[in-house]
Amino acid sequence: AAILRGLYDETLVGNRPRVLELTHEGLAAGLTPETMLFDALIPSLEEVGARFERGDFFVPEMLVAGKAMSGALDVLRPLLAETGARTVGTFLMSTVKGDVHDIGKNLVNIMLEGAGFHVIDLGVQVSPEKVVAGIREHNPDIVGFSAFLTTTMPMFKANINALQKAGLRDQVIVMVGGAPVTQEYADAVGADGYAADAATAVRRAKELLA
Ligand code: B1M
Repeated sequence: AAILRGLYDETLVGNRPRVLELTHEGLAAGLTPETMLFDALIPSLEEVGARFERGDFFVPEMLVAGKAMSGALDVLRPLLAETGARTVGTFLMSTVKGDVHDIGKNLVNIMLEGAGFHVIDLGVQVSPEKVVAGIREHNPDIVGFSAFLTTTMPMFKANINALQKAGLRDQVIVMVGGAPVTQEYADAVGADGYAADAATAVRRAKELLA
């Protein structure tokens, strides 16, 4: 419990070296990666967001907290992805143009990999043109878009329009997600699937492929 509390507190203040240390200490003490993620790291970033909304935190605080979380995620990634399951499908993932948030996307990727998906990550601020090129190159089963700002969510529609224009829309399943996204919004832009979190994203991706 002290380690989880420490992970929460040190992520909140963006102490990346200490978060890294505590992540290793947690593993050594037998804590699962899932426990550290869902009971400490993610709640801490939620609190960071809440403080930002209240005006108690500013962008620099958000940035260092994000970096602390990413450091922990790097350590946990191989453990979460360790399943040896055969490839169930190829997933092309990106954060939409104009949006730099990537922690949530990376977490979805890790869980997808853990479930046996082959994940190709195009990164952040990805233009519709790059997505179209990515589909042509990798021939994915599912194309996933993350958006974390109300101002970048409209890029889902722009991407789907670009796929239609390129004649690719019928070849791929489109999934969308990210903090401000809802099922209603996903339906409105014509996506095939939506999920609120990484675990649900994996379940939904498997359902859509079945
Ligand atoms: Co920003 N930011 N940020 N930020 N940031 C949010 C998203 C915000 C909600 C904070 C707040 O006000 N409460 C707010 C958006 C408000 C809105 O539009 N509704 C916000 C803002 C306003 C901004 C800026 C505009 C601030 C500014 O400059 N004034 C700016 C925008 C920059 C840009 O993109 N152009 C900005 C910048 C940043 C940092 C760079 C400082 C940093 C990003 C670091 C990084 O990602 N490398 C940052 C951070 C850290 C946050 C918060 C605090 C944490 C995000 C996070 O990693 N959460 C965030 C507040 C919050 O979320 N509570 C916030 C943890 C992560 C595991 O959850 O990202 O929701 P999440 O991902 C989930 C689900 O969404 C889902 O699964 C994931 C895992 O469970 N999911 C999918 C994600 N993608 C999916 C795809 C799927 C399915 C599910 O299918 C394909």
